Amino acid sequence: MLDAAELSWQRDAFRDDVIAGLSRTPKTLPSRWLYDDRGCRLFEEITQLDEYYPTRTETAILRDHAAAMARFCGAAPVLVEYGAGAAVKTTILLEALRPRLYVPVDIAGDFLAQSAARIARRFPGLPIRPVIADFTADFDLPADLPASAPRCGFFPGSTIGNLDAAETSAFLHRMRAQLGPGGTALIGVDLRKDLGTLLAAYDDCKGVTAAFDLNVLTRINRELDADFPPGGFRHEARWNAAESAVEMHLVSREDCVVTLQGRRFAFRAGESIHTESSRKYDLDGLADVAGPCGWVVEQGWTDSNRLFAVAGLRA
Ligand code: AVJ
Repeated sequence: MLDAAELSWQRDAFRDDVIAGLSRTPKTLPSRWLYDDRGCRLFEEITQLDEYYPTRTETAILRDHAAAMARFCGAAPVLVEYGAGAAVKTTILLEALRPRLYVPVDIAGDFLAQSAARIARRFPGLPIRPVIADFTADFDLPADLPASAPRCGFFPGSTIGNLDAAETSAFLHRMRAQLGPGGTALIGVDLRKDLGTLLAAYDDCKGVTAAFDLNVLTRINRELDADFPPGGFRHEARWNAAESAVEMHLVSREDCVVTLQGRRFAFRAGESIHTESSRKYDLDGLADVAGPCGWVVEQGWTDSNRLFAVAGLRA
């Protein structure tokens, strides 16, 4: 459970982000607020959709190449996972890597504890050191990790695609500092591909992604006492070529004014709130970003359709 202090801190951060984002032109919201309880359940549902290929494709790549990844990372490494809870993927990697220590890092303390407990049941004898931290901000690993073991970072799910350019560089720099010389990293990246496939993955025919996106307005109405009209907005997936990213937008159907905590926000018909960017890479592009941060992209394990890749980086 979240304690009262964490809840009120979250509420304030949510309010500040929503007010700042809706005051901007164009309007925007940080994607992390999509993931309340209902948002997390809807995202789980997304990962099972026919159109949403990333989750099952990455899982298959891990299954097919786990042994090679283990050789790449070296014997008995310390495994640091950025973002905990990729249950199936983490299990596949732990089975192959046989790390001497597993360090899952996540900002959601209760969720982190649950997933660490699940991994502990599945791998009795594996030491686990959960770290509660926002991995998009500065944080330190525990000072007393085994010094001699090679360190391997695991960043699955194409979560790196949600970071903007500055956040991506900051993340790769920090991970390089944390994993040190001799460190390796396994990073899941969604690959650039035809727009039909990309856009369908973010606008499925059952409307689950639309419900996931629109849920943030329901959350704003509920938690911040706002009055977004039900049905007043529609979900749209757009390709931003300059950013090489699929963007999710909530588009206003009519001119309207929304009231939120005594403030009024006007929308013109067709105006949108940008709620998420999901950047698509190729391995050369990843190398260009990672190189200046101290990483060499040595490996790219992919599926036969080249939909997704797990990149192997070496410090
Ligand atoms: C979990 C953030 C990587 O960007 O593909 C899925 C989230 N958004 N459908 C992604 C998401 C809409 C997903 N990430």
